[in-house]
Amino acid sequence: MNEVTLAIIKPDAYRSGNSGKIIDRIILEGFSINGMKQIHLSKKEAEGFYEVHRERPFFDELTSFMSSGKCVVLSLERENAVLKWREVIGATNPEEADDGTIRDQFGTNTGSNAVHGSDSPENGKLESNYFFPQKDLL
Ligand code: FUP
Repeated sequence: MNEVTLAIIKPDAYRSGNSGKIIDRIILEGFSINGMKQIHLSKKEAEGFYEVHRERPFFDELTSFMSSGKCVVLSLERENAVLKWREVIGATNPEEADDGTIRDQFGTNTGSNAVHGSDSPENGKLESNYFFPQKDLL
């Protein structure tokens, strides 16, 4: 069954000019890009997106980083999209990410790890809705 997942090319990967390579990889891995836009999140928007992490010690650093520059957000669709995208991006800490994954190739450390991926089909839909009204999805 087709699923939706949200990908974000984070400010570190955007700044280092790797957005194009990451979008190429998304297409090569068989995802349909149903929505895509460049955004510069405000601190408040980043806090809203990462609300589940509000009580974690890294929340301020995470939301400051995510609002430090432009991102590309993408609503992706594919069979098993959530699991597949998480396989393609690799572990949260780039040092632990398998060879050839996006975080291995373009990430620096746990904070600056190049990309985001939703962690469940339910969150894939919720996160896609956070950035894209249904009418903007193709
Ligand atoms: P992931 O699902 O792989 O993006 O990882 P999490 O949802 O656990 O964490 C979300 C983001 O918080 C990570 F991408 C980076 C940041 N983070 C930290 O900065 N420090 C940590 O110890 C854990 C996560």
